[in-house]
Amino acid sequence: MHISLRDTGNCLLRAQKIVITAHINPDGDAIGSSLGLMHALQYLGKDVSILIDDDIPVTFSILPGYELIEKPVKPVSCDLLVVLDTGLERLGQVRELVESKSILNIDHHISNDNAAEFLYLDAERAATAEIICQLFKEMGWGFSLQAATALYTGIATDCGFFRYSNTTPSTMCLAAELLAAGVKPNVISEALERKSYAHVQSMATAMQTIELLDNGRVAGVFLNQELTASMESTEGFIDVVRTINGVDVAVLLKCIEEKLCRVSMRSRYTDVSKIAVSLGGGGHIRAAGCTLRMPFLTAKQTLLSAVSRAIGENR
Ligand SMILES: [Mn+2]
Repeated sequence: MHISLRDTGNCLLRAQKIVITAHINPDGDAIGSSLGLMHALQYLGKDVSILIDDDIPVTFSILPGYELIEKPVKPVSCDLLVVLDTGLERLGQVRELVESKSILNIDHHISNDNAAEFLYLDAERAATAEIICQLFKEMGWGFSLQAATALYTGIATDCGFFRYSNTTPSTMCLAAELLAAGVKPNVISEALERKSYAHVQSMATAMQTIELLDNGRVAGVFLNQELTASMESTEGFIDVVRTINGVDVAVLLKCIEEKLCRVSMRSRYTDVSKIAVSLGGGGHIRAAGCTLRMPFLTAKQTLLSAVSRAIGENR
C-alpha cells in the first residue's frame, strides 16, 4: 500500500524496535540512507539496528556509524523492518532471518516490486537519501552532522556528485541544507574517489576487453570468470565506458561463477531499466542491472541482443 511521507514518519514513530536493511551489493545510497535514518531514530530513543546481507565497502568507513552495520546471521524479531533503496527482492538472508510485525519500504526505483505492506515510492527523487531528507523535514527532525554526512553521501553518490540527469533543484537544495549542517563535501568526495594501485591496474586490464557494437552506440566491458576473480572490485569501470563519444548504452558484464553473471548498464537515451527488467533485474532509466544465471558467453549474447532490440525500438 502506498502511503504519504507523513504516514511514513508516523509508522516509524509507532515502532520501538526497528531493523533497517537495504539491497545486497550496497552502494552509497543504500548505506548512506540507512545510516542517516538510523541516527535520527536513535536520537528519538528507538532501538535501531542495520542488517545488510553483504560486505560493506571499506570506502564508506568514513561515515559515522559504519561499524554498526551488521550482517544477518541469526533470527531477529522487531516491530518494524525498514527496507531502503530496493523493493523486497534483493535482501538476501534478511527476509528469512528478520521476523517483523510489519514492513515499511522507502525507495526511488521505478521498478519497485510493490510487495511491502507500507510503501513510500518517489521515482522522481535522485536517491533514497533524498527522500530520507524530505522525511526529516516533514517530521521536523534536525540534521545532526552524523546524519547529514550519511545522507549527503547517499545523495551525492546516486547523482554522480550532482552531474547526472536525476539531479533536480530539490536534490541541490536538500544537499545545501546538509552542507549548512556542517558536511564537508571535499572530505567525502576525496575519500570516495581514492583507489588502490591494484584497482587502477584492474581497470586498465578491464578496459582492454572493451568492445564497440551497434555502430558505436553500445560499448561494453566483458570480464570472464578468470578476469573477474583477479579483481577486487569493478567499481567505476562502467563510468569510463559511458563517456565514449557516441555511446548510448554502456554495459559491464562480469562472470562471478560458471553460470552466474552480473550486468550493469548506463545509458544516454535508451531506457535501460526496461532491458534490466526483461532480463529479471531492475533499476532506473539511466542506470540498471541484472543477474544472468548462465555461462559467460551465453550471458554476453543474451545481454547484447536485448540491448540491440531496445536500441532498435528507440530509433
Ligand atoms: Mn539509490
